Amino acid sequence: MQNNYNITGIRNHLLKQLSENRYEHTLGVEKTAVSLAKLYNVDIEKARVAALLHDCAKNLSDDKKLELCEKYNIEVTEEQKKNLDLIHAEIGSVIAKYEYEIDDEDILNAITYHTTGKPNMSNLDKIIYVSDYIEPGRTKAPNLDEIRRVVMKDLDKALYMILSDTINYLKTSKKYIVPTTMEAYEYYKNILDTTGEINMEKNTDNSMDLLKTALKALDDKLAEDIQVLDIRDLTVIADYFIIAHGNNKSHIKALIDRTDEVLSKNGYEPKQVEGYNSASWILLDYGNIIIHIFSKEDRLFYDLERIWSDGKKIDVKSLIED
Ligand code: DGI
Ligand code: FE
Ligand code: FE
Repeated sequence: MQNNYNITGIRNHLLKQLSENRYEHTLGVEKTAVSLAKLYNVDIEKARVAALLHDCAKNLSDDKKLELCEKYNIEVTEEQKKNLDLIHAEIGSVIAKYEYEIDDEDILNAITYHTTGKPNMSNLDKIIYVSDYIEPGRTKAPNLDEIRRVVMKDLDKALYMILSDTINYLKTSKKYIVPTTMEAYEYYKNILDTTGEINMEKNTDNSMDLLKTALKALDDKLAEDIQVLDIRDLTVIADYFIIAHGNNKSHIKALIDRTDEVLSKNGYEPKQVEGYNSASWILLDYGNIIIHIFSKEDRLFYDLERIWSDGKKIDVKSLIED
């Protein structure tokens, strides 16, 4: 599963290719895409690389863009000739391939379709498209708060909201609409119209036992500000989130190790562990229950408690003492 991308090398190269603002935007997209990849179980390193490189062609001159289209046989339509920014995504994808030597088709596709979207996108495509729109540096688009909230629960819906707002904006400002943008919009509109409520029967029998066991382990190791959110009515992702933070990387790892060990002794194995090496947001996924252990800084940044504020807060102390 481990890909070996030279992330520092990519960042340094981008620093030379992008304006200061574009570089800042790129780091915002990276951070957002990585967090969404964790949430939606998408390869984190692919998301990181696609996010870093998505706008790598953005600051090239028109001449350079045309030269690269010629060199790599990218067809330029009449409409694109009038506005070469429309083609920065496709050019970005060939630069990623030939200059950054990225040969992963999933990454290259996500870069290619980050401006227009397309029908039937992969989760990685969606994450890059959405992250580009909602990264923290973006402030001007309408409905940003709502889209940022929705994306944590329903990626397709967030994607659709962005496509819809984009089409609206293009129509009202009488701009040319790329056929792929329209096709993407129609496709996801259809999907959301036809999917009714998803009603999955969830097995909550062992949830309380698992919750108490995990909370005691975290409390033993002095986890900071432990919170439990009941999100059963809000999402199919899980029934409960446990959220806490540690004081430093080794404390965070100790919290995870201890919880994993105690739960394992009780017969609970995580389906997934994410972020262990970076130790700034580690996630233990037990299906019904997802445990998020953050650094203090990342806890504030991602602010899951605000995003999931419609969930019910559970009294942690009584569960620990039970
Ligand atoms: O490169 P970024 O600015 O980070 O973001 P982007 O690659 O998503 O480009 C955003 C712009 O692209 C935004 O102003 C909307 C525009 N866009 C997306 N689809 C179309 C489009 N512009 C036109 N004219 N036609 C489209 O179909
Ligand atoms: Fe872009
Ligand atoms: Fe962008």
